[in-house]
Amino acid sequence: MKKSRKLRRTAGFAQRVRAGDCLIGTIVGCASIEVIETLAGTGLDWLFIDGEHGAIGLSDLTPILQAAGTCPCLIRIPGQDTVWIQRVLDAGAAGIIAPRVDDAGQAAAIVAAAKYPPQGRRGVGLARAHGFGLRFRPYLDRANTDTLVVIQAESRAAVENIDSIVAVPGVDAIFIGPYDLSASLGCTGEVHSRVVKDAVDRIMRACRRAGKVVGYFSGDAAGAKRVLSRGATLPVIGTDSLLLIGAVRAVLDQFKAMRRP
Ligand code: 3PY
Ligand code: MG
Repeated sequence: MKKSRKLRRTAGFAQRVRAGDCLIGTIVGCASIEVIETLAGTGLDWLFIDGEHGAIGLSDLTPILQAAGTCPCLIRIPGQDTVWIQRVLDAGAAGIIAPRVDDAGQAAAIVAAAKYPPQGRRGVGLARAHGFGLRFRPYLDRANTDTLVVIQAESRAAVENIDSIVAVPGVDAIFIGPYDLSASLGCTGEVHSRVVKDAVDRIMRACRRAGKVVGYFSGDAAGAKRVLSRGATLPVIGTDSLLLIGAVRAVLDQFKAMRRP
């Protein structure tokens, strides 16, 4: 009973994302399997494993996914490297997050690398995702359906091209990166500025028209309120290090308050 509930948690993840269930994740930038195992058990719906900015390399993927267990992991690849796409999916990730996608051509190339023929050009190998051979056929049969392709819109060009990006078949969700977006729009780090909000709204309107899921990163829960009220369903709140810093500071503040006369 317990096992089948656990299995459903990963098996239905892509379908739940596409159906618009609100699923909360956090960014994991460290390759510590202890931290990942802990985060996976906290009740978060999924983990955003950061291969773009974090300290995570290709050889960390298998232990990370083993530590995450039944908690689905979407792995952000560095750039749009097709080798990473192949390796991440072969290692058994629930899907990929591709950063800095500026136009429909780049989005289409990412989808192609992530999907087996006839939908794409993903190479056929034998790896952890296929149970090293134990689940080869069942994995091939389900992979294109169960694998999520998330495209990051985080530049002026992406905003300008957003209607054609969301129209690319196989793109499941658009993940807005407000920090890179702010940099591209000339106000680095000012993620709550009018110009960034307007760009975010434009992306969200295009996603709504195309029926695409929207993800958004915020350093804290309050920062995601605006996009959640406008229909984002894939929020990512904080990072492993920000959560740790926040928890330690809260304890220190409590401690200082207790010691005050
Ligand atoms: C950004 O804000 O640029 C991001 O990519 C967050 O994930
Ligand atoms: Mg970014």
